[in-house]
Amino acid sequence: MAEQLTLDGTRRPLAVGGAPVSLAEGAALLRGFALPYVAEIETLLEDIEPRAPFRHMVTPGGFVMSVGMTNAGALGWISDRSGYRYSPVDPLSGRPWPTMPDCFRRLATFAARESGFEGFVPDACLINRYIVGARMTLHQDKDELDFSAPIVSVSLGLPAVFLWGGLTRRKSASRIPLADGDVVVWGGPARLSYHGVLPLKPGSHSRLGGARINLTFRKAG
Ligand code: MD3
Ligand code: FE
Repeated sequence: MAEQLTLDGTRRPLAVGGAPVSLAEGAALLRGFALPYVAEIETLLEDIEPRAPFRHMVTPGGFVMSVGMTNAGALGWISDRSGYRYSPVDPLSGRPWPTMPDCFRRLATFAARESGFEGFVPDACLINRYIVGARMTLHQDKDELDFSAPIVSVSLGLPAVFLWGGLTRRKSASRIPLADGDVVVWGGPARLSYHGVLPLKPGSHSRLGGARINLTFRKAG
């Protein structure tokens, strides 16, 4: 039976998922990669949420984002009328964001390594919560200092359609369905590609009910 390296470096049978599938140079899709860890991740989220609740941030243009957001780690992504940036403190509480759980960081490092990015150590975990209708329009992630580090994304709960364009806004985007436990790693030439999420369809997930949660790990500082 195939084996999987676990987060603490030991081996165990590979329960789900398969080898990374290359989407393009630098972009890898790991179907079901996070499934062995979803229960632990969700327990840890229950601890983060009361200390740093999901909130709907305002874009510099004055629009309220449909995705609820919070963060864990030394830096957290925020948006308000003065712009997009990373902050060491949660503007709602004035306190540092909750520490990034070891389990989160190890999962991100492990997925990056499996995709060819050795030594990825994220300092920011943006936690996005989608309910029916919530979406993310096409954008680039460019608020980080160092684009040589990849971004690792972990999808939980309801499925969503991920839009993935090229390096310019003009190239028509391809659609990639992302399900519970899927992990995507974006680095190298794919790091600055345009991407977004179509409006979440109604549904009911066995663990997360009417929600999709996405964890996005970045080296921001
Ligand atoms: C492709 N989040 O928070 S994660 C975001 O599902 C964001 O919540 C989406 O885009 C979500 O900024 C998508 C997947 C993702 C993240 C970063 C990327 C895809 C990417 C950077 C470059 C290319
Ligand atoms: Fe993004």
